[in-house]
Amino acid sequence: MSMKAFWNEKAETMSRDELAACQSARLRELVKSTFERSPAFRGKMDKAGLKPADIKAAEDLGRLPFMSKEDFRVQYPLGMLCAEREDLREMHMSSGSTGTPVVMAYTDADLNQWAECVARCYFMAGIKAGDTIQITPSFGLFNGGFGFYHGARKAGLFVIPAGAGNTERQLRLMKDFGVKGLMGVVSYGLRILDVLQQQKTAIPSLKIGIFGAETFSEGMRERIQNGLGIEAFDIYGMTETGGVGTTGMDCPFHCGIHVWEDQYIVEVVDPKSGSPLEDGECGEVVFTSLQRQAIPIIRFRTGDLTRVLSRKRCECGRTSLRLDRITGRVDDMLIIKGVNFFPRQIEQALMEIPGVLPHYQIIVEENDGVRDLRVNVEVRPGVTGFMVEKHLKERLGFSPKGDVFPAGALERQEGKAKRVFFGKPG
Ligand code: DLL
Repeated sequence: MSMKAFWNEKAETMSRDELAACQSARLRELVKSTFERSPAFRGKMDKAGLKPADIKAAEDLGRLPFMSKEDFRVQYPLGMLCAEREDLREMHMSSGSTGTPVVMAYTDADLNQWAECVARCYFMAGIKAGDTIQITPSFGLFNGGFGFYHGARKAGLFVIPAGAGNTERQLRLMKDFGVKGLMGVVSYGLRILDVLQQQKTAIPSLKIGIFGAETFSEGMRERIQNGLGIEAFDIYGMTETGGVGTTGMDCPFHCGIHVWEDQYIVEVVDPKSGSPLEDGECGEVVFTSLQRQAIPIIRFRTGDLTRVLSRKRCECGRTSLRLDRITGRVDDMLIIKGVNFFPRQIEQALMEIPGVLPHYQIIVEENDGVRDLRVNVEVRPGVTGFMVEKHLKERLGFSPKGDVFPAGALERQEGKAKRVFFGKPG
């Protein structure tokens, strides 16, 4: 392993026993201080008949009540604040797919905690002090742009804060400044690939891409990797946990998302009953932030679905548990003719067909109460709708209609891509 493979070797490689002790101590402190500062949390604890002293170790976490996006909604804008107003330095906000405004506020210590998590991600991907990166999410209420930026300042990187859009200019900047690392939402990686292919050019300096914010099938990761000639990483995070990278990323062995467990306790629960699931079982991810001040979260139900892959030390040397990549959201599941599946499974099946391009739309049509599915996808000449339908039938167990389009025909969006439409699109 090269000279500095870890940003924070001690935190990233401590033994599972040390981690458990660290989590227990931090959880006790978190519950005590949140109980003192948050009337809403105190109310929930009273209702459950719990006192802070009842929470002695990480194993007691399951006794605490859950938090959800609804808590953020009813406490909008700053009802959840556990810090002094004058100590706030920044905020981010997401409206999410349901339109619920979620506000995350940050003290100096919170910005530092965020930067620490993202700096660990950069080093894990092989981006080191002095390297040049381009940040392509917008710098605004969305946490993506600023999160990559705060982490880069901490890690000592040279930042090109390109922000969203104007892909031709993005490519010119990458070439002119010899950019090594590209940061963005998954679909922006595809957009860059589109324009590079149109221009029949390449960016030889570009080696590493860090993408997230959207579900990301392995087939899609490979397309981006091979198309751009880079190594692509899957970064995870959300407004409520403090933003991009707070809840981890995959390492160069690409065997799941390493959660920064000295910073967050992760649980996977049954989305219906809320009961804990065994490692390997797929369910809803729940996070508890151990070090955040302004708006700490305790047992926050993310709505994201995945499973714990392993708690063993990874080949990269890190000891944190690894989550499988996100399958989808609890509310994304589609049921067509009795078959349950997630849009990501369609994406994966499509990417297995040679000549199919990574731009598609899933259209759920309802006729007389019967739901049917149509998939629009861009393809290279020679691939037919029949070929797409046949492969989807084999992989999904039912037959969606497959309509094929030439490269560039389907609409592109800025920010997170919308892939699933109800009724006829546009
Ligand atoms: O999307 C944070 C982010 C920005 C992550 C840039 C990566 C890159 P939100 O807008 O609050 O924050 O959306 C969070 O996006 O609950 C997941 O459903 C989804 N999501 C985030 N990262 C991934 C990922 C940002 N790597 C919501 N894979 C989360 C799949 C992801 N889904």
